[in-house]
Amino acid sequence: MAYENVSVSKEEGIGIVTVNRPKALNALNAATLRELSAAFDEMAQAADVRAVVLTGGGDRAFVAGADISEMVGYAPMDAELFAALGQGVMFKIERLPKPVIAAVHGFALGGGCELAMACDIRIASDKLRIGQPEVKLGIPPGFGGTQRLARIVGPGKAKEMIFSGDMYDAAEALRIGLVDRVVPFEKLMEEAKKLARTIASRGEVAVRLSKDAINAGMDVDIESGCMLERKAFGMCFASRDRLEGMKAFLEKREPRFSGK
Ligand code: CO8
Repeated sequence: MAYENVSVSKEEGIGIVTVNRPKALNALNAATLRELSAAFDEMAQAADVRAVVLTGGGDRAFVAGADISEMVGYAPMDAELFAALGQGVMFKIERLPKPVIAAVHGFALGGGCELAMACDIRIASDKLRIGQPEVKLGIPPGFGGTQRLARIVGPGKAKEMIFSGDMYDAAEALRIGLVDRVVPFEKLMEEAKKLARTIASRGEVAVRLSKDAINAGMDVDIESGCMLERKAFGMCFASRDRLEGMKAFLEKREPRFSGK
């Protein structure tokens, strides 16, 4: 697919997806959401991509939210369909059979915060301004923010953030666990790619099954979650990689994983 608002590249076993509408602070209109969906399909299918970094183009924003100029004219059914499109993209990223690291910088607001939360790991720049400002526009979050934010930071903090619509800085986002690491802006992509390369060098099947078990476990009781873990653990013993990983350890050498 030819992209206009998204760019996709690959290097050393990792994929990089960039939302590229810097003039609109990378706001997500319907066309951009459809391109993001296609870009992640491409990432899922690319055999040479084992981890993905998602970021925003330019130096001002990761994503400043859903595109307000597009939403302003929506009728209720348009709005519901737009929310469904956005939620679908978030689920696609969350369920991608490869880890996705968000390299978050500048404004990550509304749909931008929601996009970051759909990723597995969030590395932020020290200049981050993150929040869910939808209530300032008279709307609630619509791309999964009411659900994922509460799961990540707890219901009290999620309610504070969503009800106030306030923006938070990198230090506060780190303190509440909304981002996992903070680095200077100049080092953001380097750090995100470094982590992606580390993950790409590990047993691919084991990483994928771990992602599935963690994600599925978030929505079930611990007994059921541990049952999913046991099944994933057992299944992994059918992979060549687990034999290679264990043999390499015993032979005191680096493993050569095949992803099989
Ligand atoms: N949508 C459309 N355009 C935007 C957006 C946006 N979300 N954010 C910024 N822009 C545009 C501005 O209009 C401006 O364009 P232009 O130069 O043509 O006037 C350009 O980007 C630069 O922005 P500013 O001039 O405003 O830059 P400032 O530095 O003054 O301010 C801010 C930066 C604080 C980020 C400010 O732009 C802002 O408040 N943006 C809106 C943030 C926001 O409210 N985001 C949430 C949107 S709602 C949402 O995400 C809901 C998701 C679910 C929807 C599903 C329901 C249907």
